[in-house]
Amino acid sequence: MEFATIQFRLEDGVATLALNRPERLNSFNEQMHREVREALSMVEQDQTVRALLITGNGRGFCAGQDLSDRSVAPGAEAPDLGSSIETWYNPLIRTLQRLPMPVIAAVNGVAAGAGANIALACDLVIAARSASFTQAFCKIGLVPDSGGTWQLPRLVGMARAKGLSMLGDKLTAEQAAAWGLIWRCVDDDALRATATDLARHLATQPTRGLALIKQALNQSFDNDLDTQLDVERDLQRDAGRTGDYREGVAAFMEKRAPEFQGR
Ligand code: T3D
Repeated sequence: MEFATIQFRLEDGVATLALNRPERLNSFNEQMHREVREALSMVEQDQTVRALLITGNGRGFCAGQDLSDRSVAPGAEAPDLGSSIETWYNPLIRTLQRLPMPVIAAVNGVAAGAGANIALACDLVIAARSASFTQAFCKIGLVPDSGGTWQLPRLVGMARAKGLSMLGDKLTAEQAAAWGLIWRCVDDDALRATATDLARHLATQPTRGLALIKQALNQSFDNDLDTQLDVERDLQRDAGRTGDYREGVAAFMEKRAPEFQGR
C-alpha cells in the first residue's frame, strides 16, 4: 500500500492513516483526496479492520484545502468550490460517518478549515496539548464546510459555534476538551501512544455493537424521542443477534474475559 501523500497501514485490526504533506501542514490537494478515498475504501471493505486511527505527520494535523491550488489572480475565472465540496469533502465526511467501526482522530497539531471539521467528524478526537482548532474559513471569505455548521452547534452550542465560525480564532486543545468539542487533550509526547492504545482496545471490542452505537448516536439529533426509541429497539434487535452479544453474556456469567470476534 504505497501512497505519496498519506501513510497507511493495517496491524492487529487497526488501520492507521497518517496525512503526509507536512510542508503544507497536510492540507488537501487532489492527490491527497484520491489517496485518502482509496485508503478509506479499503477500510470499508476489509472486515478485519475493527478501528481506524487518523493523524497527521509533522507539526500540523491538517490545514484544510491547499490554497495554492486555487487560482485567484485578477481576471481568473472564479473556481466552483461547490463542485470541490460535492466531489471531495462531502463524500469524505459521509464515509467517516458511515464506516462500521470506531474512527479516532489523533490531532497532533493545528487543525484548520476542513482539517478541523474532518477531525470533528471522527468518533473520538484526542488532541495533543499544543494542538489547536480553527474554523479558518471566515478569514478567506468562506463558510465552514465538511460538516462544520452541523457539528459545531451540536457539540458546543450556537453561541460558541458562531464565535468560532465568525472569528476563526485558534481554540487550544485544552479549551476544546473543556468545551466538549473533543474527547480528550493529552500531553504532546503521550498522544501517539494514547491514541494507539485506544484504537487497539477498541479493535478487541464488539465491533458490530460499536457500529450500531455510532449509528444510533449519529441519528439522534435529527429524531424526536419517540423516533429514537424505535431506532434503539431496531438496533438492539440487531445487536442481540451478534455472536459478540452471546460471548459477552457468556463471559460475564462464567466470570471470564470475553473474546469478541467483531461480529
Ligand atoms: O477550495 C475548496 O475546495 C473549498 C473547500 C475549502 C475547505 C477549506 O479547508 S477552506 C480553508 C483553507 N485553510 C485555511 O484557510 C488555513 C490556512 N492556513 C492557516 O491559516 C495557517 O497556516 C494555520 C493557522 C493553519 C497555521 O499557522 P502557522 O503560523 O502555524 O503556520 P504557517 O506558517 O501559516 O504555515 C506553514 C506552511 O504551511 C506555510 O508554508 P511556507 O511559508 O512555510 O512555505 C503555509 O503557507 C503552508 N500552509 C498552511 N496552510 C496551508 C498552507 N499552504 C497551502 N494551503 C493551506 N491551507
